[in-house]
Amino acid sequence: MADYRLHCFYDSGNAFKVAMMLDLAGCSWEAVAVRAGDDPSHGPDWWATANRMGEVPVLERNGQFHSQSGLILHHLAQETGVFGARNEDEQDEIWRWILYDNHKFTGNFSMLRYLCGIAKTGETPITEYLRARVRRFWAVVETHLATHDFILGDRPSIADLSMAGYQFYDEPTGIDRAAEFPMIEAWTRRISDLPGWRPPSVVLPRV
Ligand SMILES: N[C@@H](CCC(=O)N[C@@H](CS)C(=O)NCC(=O)O)C(=O)O
Repeated sequence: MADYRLHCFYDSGNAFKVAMMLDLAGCSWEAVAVRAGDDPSHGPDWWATANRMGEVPVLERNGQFHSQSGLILHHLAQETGVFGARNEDEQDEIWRWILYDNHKFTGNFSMLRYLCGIAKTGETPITEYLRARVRRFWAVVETHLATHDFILGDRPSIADLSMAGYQFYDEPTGIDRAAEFPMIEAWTRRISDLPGWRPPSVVLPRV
């Protein structure tokens, strides 16, 4: 039996953040397919115990359930001794970027991707609004990466894994990452070049 069970589904880049960490840290883990919301394999009692917020990812270890990808990454960094902070300044910097990621960098892009690439709503005022916001928030990261190989500087951390979670899906969103954000494009390649990295299509189950 694997040490960790990641309750997840393919389209969830938030789940992929945790999957990347488990792979890159060399953990023994398995994916358990779950849909958020109504899912016969994971009923209301399971959600009440595992994550009353009803969100994926949920990481299970020794019968304990953990949610919120940023917090899961933090705990995994402490347990494995990799991709974490080396001092308090780094810890602050990691959390600053993870919070920015959840609220802005991933938060807006994941909705744009969902509407354009999965729900396929066509162009609407909402997709235009989200795309403008994504471009603004990605520009912040583009500028940072112009002088840093990774978010902390010269080595990858859980901040990179959080922020990169949605960069490995290729549904059309109206943003040409390679042309518009070459620093983010190169950073994404640096992450997928890390030993042990596997793509979401290989590690996350489709439900
Ligand atoms: N901040 C949370 C976000 C989790 C999240 O939004 N998960 C999505 C899947 S990617 C979900 O479960 N959504 C269910 C819903 O919105 O009803 C995290 O980083 O874990």
